[in-house]
Amino acid sequence: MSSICNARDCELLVVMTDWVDVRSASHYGGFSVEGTDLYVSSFLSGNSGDSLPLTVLVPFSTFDADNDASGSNCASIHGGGWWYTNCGDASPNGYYYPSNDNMHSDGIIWQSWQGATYSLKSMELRVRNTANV
Ligand SMILES: [Ca+2]
Repeated sequence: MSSICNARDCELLVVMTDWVDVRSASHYGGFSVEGTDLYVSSFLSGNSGDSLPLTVLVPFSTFDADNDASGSNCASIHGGGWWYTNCGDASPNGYYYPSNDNMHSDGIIWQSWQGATYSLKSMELRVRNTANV
């Protein structure tokens, strides 16, 4: 991914569904993965709101490599690796629960849409390079 997005010239579209099959999305500009760090320059649009850290390089964290800015281990709390800052917000790599009872902070989370404990039915991250579009 870094080879196609390393000039911060990609867009990121996060598409998600909840458990009543409502579909929503968040669209970002200036997306890149630099080494293993995430960079996103701007939230462009989308009914799901903004759940990513903007304009900062964020190192990737896993449960055994805590690189987040929190005193906690965000990857452990959220059930999977991600570019965490202070936990909360987004966790696309959490556990997949077969239904939602709104009690799973370690599920698939996009906080600015359904909150910090609602594990979503689906989430896709779509990346495209916009330099030559
Ligand atoms: Ca930490």
